Amino acid sequence: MRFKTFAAAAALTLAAGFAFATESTPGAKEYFINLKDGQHVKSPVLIQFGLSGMGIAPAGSTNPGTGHHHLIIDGDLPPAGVPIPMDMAHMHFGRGQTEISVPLTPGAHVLELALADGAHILHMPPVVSDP
Ligand SMILES: [Cu+2]
Repeated sequence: MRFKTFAAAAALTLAAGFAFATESTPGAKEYFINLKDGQHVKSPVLIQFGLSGMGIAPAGSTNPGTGHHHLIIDGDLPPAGVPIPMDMAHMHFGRGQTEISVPLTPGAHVLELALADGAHILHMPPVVSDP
């Protein structure tokens, strides 16, 4: 009897932990529409964000199956459950924008797109582009 009580408590804790991450739609993809890996570009660079399998909604929205784009330039993705930082390396498009023209310094840069929910947290599993 004592074992059963412990197992129930553990299951509840596990469920609560997953409640913080918004589920993504299976097969959803985030990608660059107009850029290829290794492409040479001129600054400022127009970057178009592609998304399939899910929808765009502004920051703050809790609609299932939606999120807003983030462009990460020479930065890292945050770990699961942590909001994407708001700094020079992490741009948020919380009004639902799907492109931007950004100035880039000469040299190599790593760009990555990430969809996140209304609270700026990556979905589970994450919907991110290839860097
Ligand atoms: Cu955001």
